[in-house]
Amino acid sequence: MGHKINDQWKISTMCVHGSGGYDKSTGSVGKPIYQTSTFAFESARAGAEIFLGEREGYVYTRISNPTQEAFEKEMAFLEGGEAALAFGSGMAAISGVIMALCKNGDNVVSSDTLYGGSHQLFTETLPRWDITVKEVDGTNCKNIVKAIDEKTRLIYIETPANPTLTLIDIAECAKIAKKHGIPLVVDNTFSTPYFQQPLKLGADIVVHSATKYIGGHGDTVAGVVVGHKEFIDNLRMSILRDMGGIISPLNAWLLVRGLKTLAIRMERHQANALKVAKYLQFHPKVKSVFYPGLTTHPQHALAKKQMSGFGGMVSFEVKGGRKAGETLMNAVELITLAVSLGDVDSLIEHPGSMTHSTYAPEDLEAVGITEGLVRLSVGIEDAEDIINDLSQALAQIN
Ligand code: LCS
Repeated sequence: MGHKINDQWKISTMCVHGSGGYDKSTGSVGKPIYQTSTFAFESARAGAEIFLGEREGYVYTRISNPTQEAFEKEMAFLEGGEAALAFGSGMAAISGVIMALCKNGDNVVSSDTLYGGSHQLFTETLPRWDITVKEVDGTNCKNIVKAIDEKTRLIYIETPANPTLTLIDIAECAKIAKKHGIPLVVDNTFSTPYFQQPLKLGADIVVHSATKYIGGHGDTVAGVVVGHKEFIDNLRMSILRDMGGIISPLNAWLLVRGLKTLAIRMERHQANALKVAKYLQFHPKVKSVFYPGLTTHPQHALAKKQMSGFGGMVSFEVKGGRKAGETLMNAVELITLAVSLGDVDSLIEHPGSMTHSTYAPEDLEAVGITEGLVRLSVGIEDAEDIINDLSQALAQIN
């Protein structure tokens, strides 16, 4: 009859079939959207038993919903984790994990090149609850070891980092975390499980902005956490239930649909990104290009060790700094000048003044986000069209 899940399937097959087959009650092959806030109980006793945890069943969409679960099941499977929990955004997922693991007086040790929103959460918002985050250069794991103290509750890394494509050694960090008896949390947004599976390298928890490659079409904001069942169950019944940062059934459905094409999209993003990176590398108006798939990337060997592919994000520094970057971004015609990333459409932005403007100017320089750095999320259009657009836009820089 088909749709019987087999754990020997390769990841591209799992992307298409992983969320558990057709709907048993109707035979619907497409996943139904359970667009409901609440669920009827069979009897008063059944309702009470579900509340007591003595019987399985749905209660209310802020706690669980079959469409959310379809997405969670598939993400757990693709990341190789026991369970997953969807959130209304990547930031809700990240803040949820930290709130679940820390209380006031505790601290987190984190890598220092992060999505600007994560940096703002770590340096501005969490300190209001007396949770401090020590951001260190994680490219040298010794810095992480040095920063850990008796109040450190987790290690947090983003690799490849937004927007510099700097890598952190996941297996090394996992060893450090294990030695100190604390979990390693990895933001896997840039790679997706298609190219990198941190749990298999020893990490304990994976977080995503599912807004990006997981959804893939620029039509959804969402987040997800993958980890051990016990942790995920606690996260659901504390932070998600009590803080309420849930995903809507419609958005969960869009992610299930997006995942079906994850493999084929990631292959195309990567193939295009490599062509674009190689083109930019030899362009006279470009100072430097950051892409883990280039042999000139300082951590290319680490990329080959921990990733099965290099993704679709390319950052580059134009000669002439911010002004030259602005000329380029104003001149593109096919590529869209917008934040976010991982969409099928190519997107370009200036991290220093946009996604990473939450960093103090001196910190921007310290983590490699220079004035002339431009970030390109390479889409799945024809690579030649993307390159032609960059070519005409770069020609407009004096
Ligand atoms: N983690 C990474 C690596 C991200 O790039 C983002 C968002 C988040 C977490 C937060 O996820 P969200 O709440 O937006 O779903 N990155 C963005 C960016 O570079 N441009 O716009 C958003």
